[in-house]
Amino acid sequence: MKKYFPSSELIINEDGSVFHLHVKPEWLADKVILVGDPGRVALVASHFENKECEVESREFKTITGTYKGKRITVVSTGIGCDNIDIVMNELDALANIDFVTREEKDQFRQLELVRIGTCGGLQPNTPVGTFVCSQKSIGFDGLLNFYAGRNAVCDLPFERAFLNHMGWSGNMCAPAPYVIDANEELIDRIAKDDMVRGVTIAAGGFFGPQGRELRIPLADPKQNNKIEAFEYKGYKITNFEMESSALAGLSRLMGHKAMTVCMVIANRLIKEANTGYKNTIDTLIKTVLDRI
Ligand code: R1P
Ligand code: URA
Repeated sequence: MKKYFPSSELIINEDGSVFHLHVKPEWLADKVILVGDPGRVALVASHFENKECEVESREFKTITGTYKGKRITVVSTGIGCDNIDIVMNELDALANIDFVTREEKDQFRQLELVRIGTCGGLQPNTPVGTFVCSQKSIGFDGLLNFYAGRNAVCDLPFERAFLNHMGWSGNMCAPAPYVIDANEELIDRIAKDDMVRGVTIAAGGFFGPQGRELRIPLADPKQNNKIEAFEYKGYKITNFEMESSALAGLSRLMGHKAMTVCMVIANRLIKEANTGYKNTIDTLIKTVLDRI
């Protein structure tokens, strides 16, 4: 029996597009670039030779076009793993569910997803301007805990080592951080040997969860010192951003290939930031477009 998805579970708009993204199935390419900022979609698409569709709803802006003969869809996710849950489930539905019969398709279609983002660097080898590719992500967000199979795809010994090192219990580890690998083949092809490979914390916020203290004190004032000092089997934590864990986790569970590469715009160790990063991120965008 094929799985059937009623209209309450998979919401399809009257024009046949998927609920939040407003994208129709025929508009989705196999190669997908995800960016946080909707403004970055136009920057990616400015390199396309042609555009076949452009649609926008809330923070989700989508353009499909061609780059050097490759059909590519670029989608903005906005900020946070909650949005990645929406984007990944809707992209997977566009690829693998028949929108007429509302049944799973017979043939699985695999997507290749690369997130191009910005991040905060945590180590001496991640100064402002570095491109850091997330080999592993530590999810502070808890999203993956709601899906069956979470333990089968996560690195449980790494999770335990991290929690022991942080000395967190009770509220500080609820939901428990999950550790998940990006797709290795995609990392080898896109990061090659000119990007830093690291471990990324996908935080559930930009301030407290990333150890930024403005007026309200942090629950663990030593959080970032401990994170910077953590080492497990040669891995050190390199950067903070806010989406890579859910992207890697949901892609693994769904059978897609995914990775995240971010440009460092703030180095937390030396307390330095750069807000004028448009040109440097365009270099990263062109590199990813050439290698995807
Ligand atoms: C925070 O400023 C945002 O920037 C980073 C974080 O992950 C978060 O989404 O990525 P983007 O530049 O892709 O949005
Ligand atoms: N994005 C983040 O999530 N953190 C930073 O420090 C910079 C960009």
